[in-house]
Amino acid sequence: ARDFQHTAVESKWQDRWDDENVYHVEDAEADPTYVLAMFPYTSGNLHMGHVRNYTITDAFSRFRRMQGDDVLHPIGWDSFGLPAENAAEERDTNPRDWTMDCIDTMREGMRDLGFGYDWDREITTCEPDYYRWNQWLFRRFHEEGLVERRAADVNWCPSCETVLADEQVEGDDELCWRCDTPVETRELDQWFLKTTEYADELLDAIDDLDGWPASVREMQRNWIGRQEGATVEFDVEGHGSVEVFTTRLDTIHGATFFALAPEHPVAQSIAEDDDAVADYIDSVDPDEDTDEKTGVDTGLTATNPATGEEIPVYVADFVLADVGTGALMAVPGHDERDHEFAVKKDLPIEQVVAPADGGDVDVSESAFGEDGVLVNSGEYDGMSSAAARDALEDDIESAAHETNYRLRDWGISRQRYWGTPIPVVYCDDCGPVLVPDDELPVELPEFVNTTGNPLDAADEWKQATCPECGGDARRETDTMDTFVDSSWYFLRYTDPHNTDAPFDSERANAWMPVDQYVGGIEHAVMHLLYSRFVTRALEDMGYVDDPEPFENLVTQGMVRLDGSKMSKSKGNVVSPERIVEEYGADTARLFMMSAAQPERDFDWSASGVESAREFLDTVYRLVTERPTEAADSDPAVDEYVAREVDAAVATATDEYEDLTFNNALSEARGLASLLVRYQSDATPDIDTLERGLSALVRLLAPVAPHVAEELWADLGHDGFVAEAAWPEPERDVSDHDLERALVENTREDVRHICDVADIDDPAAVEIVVAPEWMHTALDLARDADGNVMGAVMGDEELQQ
Ligand code: ANZ
Ligand code: ZN
Repeated sequence: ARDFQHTAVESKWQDRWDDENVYHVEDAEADPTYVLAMFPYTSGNLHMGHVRNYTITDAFSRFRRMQGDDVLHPIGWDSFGLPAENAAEERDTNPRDWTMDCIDTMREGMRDLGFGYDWDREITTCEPDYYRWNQWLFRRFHEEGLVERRAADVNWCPSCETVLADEQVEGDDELCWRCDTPVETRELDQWFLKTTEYADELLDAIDDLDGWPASVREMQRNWIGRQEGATVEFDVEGHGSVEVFTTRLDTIHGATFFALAPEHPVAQSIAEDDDAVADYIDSVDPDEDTDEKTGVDTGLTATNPATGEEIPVYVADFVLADVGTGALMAVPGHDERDHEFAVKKDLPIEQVVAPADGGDVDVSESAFGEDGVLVNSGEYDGMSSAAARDALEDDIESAAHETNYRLRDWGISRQRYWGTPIPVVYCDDCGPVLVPDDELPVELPEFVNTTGNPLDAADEWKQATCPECGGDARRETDTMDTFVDSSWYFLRYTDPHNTDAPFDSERANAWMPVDQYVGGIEHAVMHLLYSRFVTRALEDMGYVDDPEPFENLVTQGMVRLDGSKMSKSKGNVVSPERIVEEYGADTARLFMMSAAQPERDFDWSASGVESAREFLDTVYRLVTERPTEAADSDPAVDEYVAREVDAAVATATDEYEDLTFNNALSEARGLASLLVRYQSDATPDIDTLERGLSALVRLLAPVAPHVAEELWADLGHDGFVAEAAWPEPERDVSDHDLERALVENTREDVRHICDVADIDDPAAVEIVVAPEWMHTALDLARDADGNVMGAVMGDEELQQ
């Protein structure tokens, strides 16, 4: 039997929080803390991933609020995008109605989970009062020269009938991220935001993002992909100089053939007089990804500028048109791809770099790809690869240092309805003209169900007047990538009702940067990089002070079911609503936060849920059935308990600060069982007990806020526990410092013992401490995985 009726308790407190507007915050004043979860895509229902993500930020924001900070913890809806259109099609409705229904359902779900959001700041990206500022942003970026229109090959999903960003094309098979259809290539006029202008800045600043996981920083570095190299020209017989890009100019003496991408203009021009080359180019399907490298000998030669040697020219499919210059010098001795092709075509393979350590390699077997010492390279022999690159860059006339990037400009045009209309009209006389600020927003017309882009079918809407000449013009029918919406929404939350600007700079600066951002690792590149880019551009324009939007980032792990990800497509979903109904929101939240620290994956477990609920029942009984009449207690026991309460509070506070809720909660569990024993095995001192209970309830409040409110009231408090002060250890500060000092010494001691004894296995170490430090020492002796290193023992003689 349960000790409390969770449904009644939870809805009671949810109503009271609402009535008193507990989570509303005005402007940032005292210690502003901005806690943000990546806002949800409006897909229909909350899933366990949402529950985990939002519980993390909710618990942390409650913790900081109780510590007296002004806390901004907002929520909104990422509500434009393809899935709404697809759903509308399937369900015979329209994207707006479907989206609004989803929002209502999800809002209700969040309320049931007890998340403390400032609902006055709710934002919905598909509303004109939000997306008009995307259009405003487009204009500002245009003024700064950060917008460009150009014809470009785009990824085209034939099923979604839309252009996809590179990031939306998945895997080696190049499948659409939404529908898994193989992606094709098309050339269209597109609007681009020039992210590449910020490539260096974005890359260099990653070094300072020390509140971010190393993995995400590395993914961003790779995505930007800065590469130092050189361009150099080879003279191709009958076609003049052709430039190549190489990161290994030091290997140029080993260039034994030259290769052009099929799309390269020189390849095309060779094909005009050479049927075999023309046939080969026709036979290559750039969309088809074959592991097998193919190519054709043009019969022409190119002159190696370092050696003067004539080497054969191939047209080959492993040379990519959009990488470097679309042509390469092939060095099969030192590049794996070139090696494979050389073996296939029986081309010479030469070694020009030897391992620096004097070791032997056989380049006829496989390419030696590392830097080393030059051999077979004339006057450069004996030089290190790095020195040779510099020397060759100086010596070869056509060579020039070049920095290359993997990062491309951000193509934002989408040929779909459910997005922000790009604020442009096309005039026969003036060409593309931006819609002026005072005519924004350009609102979406009513949805019409057609195959293709509904905006193309909106004939009346399409007609416009040219802002420049007043003549007839036609509206841009493309809408913006929804990643534009999410690239600045965190700024809008700071001033969500502003009708004159996307946000007021002073307000934004008061809250920004986001102190703690939490979301999925799937956003490591796109969303997080676009947000950094937009924030940097806004900083350069003077709209915000801080160039980086997110100071600390946590990417939460997955909630799995028996080791596999919970997902609709796998049909292994545990629905949050059912758990909330059966056990209560507090139980769901407590289970999730206890199971693992935020970054880790964990398995859903019915017994874990059950045990979380049992713990709440225990605490409920402990508080509501506490003795209230004074009796004679044992001062030594009381002192011991008081000390343990302090220790639990101090440790749990640190753990909350680190977002290691699982550890904070095991502290709370330890405290609860101590208080259970104190009540049942001893005659407790009423004050000590109440102090313990009051600390316990507050330690639980961030994670189990409803039952904590109920018990806080039972302990005789008037206000909300959500607004109560965070507990603090009762000792004076010096005592606390002493504790800290001992804590650190103990940690040092463990390390020291390991060092001196050269013990590989710290588990073999004995740690002997005074009994009162047992608890602390046990915690300290844990390694990164939470295992206790060594044996921890208490020794009476060490007692102080
Ligand atoms: C000569 C060389 C020698 C290279 C060597 C590498 C190693 P990675 O290697 O991925 O960092 N490259 C240049 N243009 C290309 C194109 N259009 N398509 C395919 N590959 C191209 O990228 C840099 C290298 O990719 C360049 O350096 C070039 O091969 C090749 F031991 O030049 B290298
Ligand atoms: Zn005009």
